[in-house]
Formats: sequence, C-alpha cells, structure tokens
Amino acid sequence: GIKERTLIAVKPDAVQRRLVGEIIKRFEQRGFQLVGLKMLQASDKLLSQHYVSLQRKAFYSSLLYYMTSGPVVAMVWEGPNVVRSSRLMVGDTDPATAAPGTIRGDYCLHISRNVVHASDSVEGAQREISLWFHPSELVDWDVCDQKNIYH
Ligand code: YYY
Ligand code: MG
Repeated sequence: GIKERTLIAVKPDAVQRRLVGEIIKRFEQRGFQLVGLKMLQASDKLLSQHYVSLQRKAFYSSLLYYMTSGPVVAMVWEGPNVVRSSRLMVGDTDPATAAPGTIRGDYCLHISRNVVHASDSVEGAQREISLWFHPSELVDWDVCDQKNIYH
C-alpha cells in the first residue's frame, strides 16, 4: 500500500566510507518519505534478532563482527511498494552480480561488505522496524507536494 514501510540500514563499512548522504539521497530523490532515522552502535543482541534466520550459516559470526564493527545508520522509509522498490535500488546481495546503477552495484565489490541493508518482504520489514525503532521514534507526517509524486 501507499503507507508501506521498510527498514534501510547503512552498514558500518558505508558509514566509514562516508556514503551515508549518497544512500539517503537516492531514497529521497526517488520520492520516498523518511519517517525514522538514527545512528547507533548496534548490539549483538539486536543483530542476532535481526539476522535470526541466518544463525546456522557459515558466515554468521563474521557477519555479526562486521555489523558491530562501527556505527550503523538505521532508517525507515515509506511509500508505495517501498519494500520491493528498495530491494531493486539496493541490488543483488552479492555486489559481483549487482547491476550498475544499484547501490551495491555502484559502491561495493564483496558480499561481506555490501554497504546497505533493505528488508526483503512487507512482513519482514514490520518485524525489523519493531526491532530497530521504538514506535515513538517514527514520525507520521504529510508531504506537502504529495500530488506530484503519487497519482
Ligand atoms: O537481504 P540481503 O542483505 O541482500 O542478503 P541476506 O541473504 O539476507 O544476507 C544478509 C547479509 O549476510 C548480506 O547482506 C551479506 C551477508 N552474507 C554474506 O556475508 N555471505 C553470504 N554468502 C550471504 C550473505
Ligand atoms: Mg536479507
């Protein structure tokens, strides 16, 4: 729906590489609406909940080490089909096969340092947003020129 929301996180490698503004810019310019934003040092507890489905993967411990190696910028973006559109904007999990023009296809080379997280389903997005944000941290606001973006 039009009020669909997703969790986007700028990972520690991208924060270190000063890509925060570039990543925010792409979602802003696409027309999506920012409804939550914070920088944090993510805890092992938060990341083990966030990546619960990957606990048995060989790369899991190195993934948690990387994701706790420095601050993350967590965001909630809202708009029509934002979950699917943001996955397309982010590109394939493996930057080696991410299309040029996507965030991963433009800014990284290796799957273990792939700069950004995007939720992969509407239900997954709701679960992840509730892990990363308290409801009071999300702002329900109206875009003044919405008629220019939504039909
Ligand atoms: O949703 P997405 O981030 O594109 O991929 P997931 O399959 O959910 O994996 C999460 C995260 O784990 C991925 O962004 C990088 C890392 N990872 C890895 O380091 N090596 C793999 N073979 C698969 C995933
Ligand atoms: Mg995923």
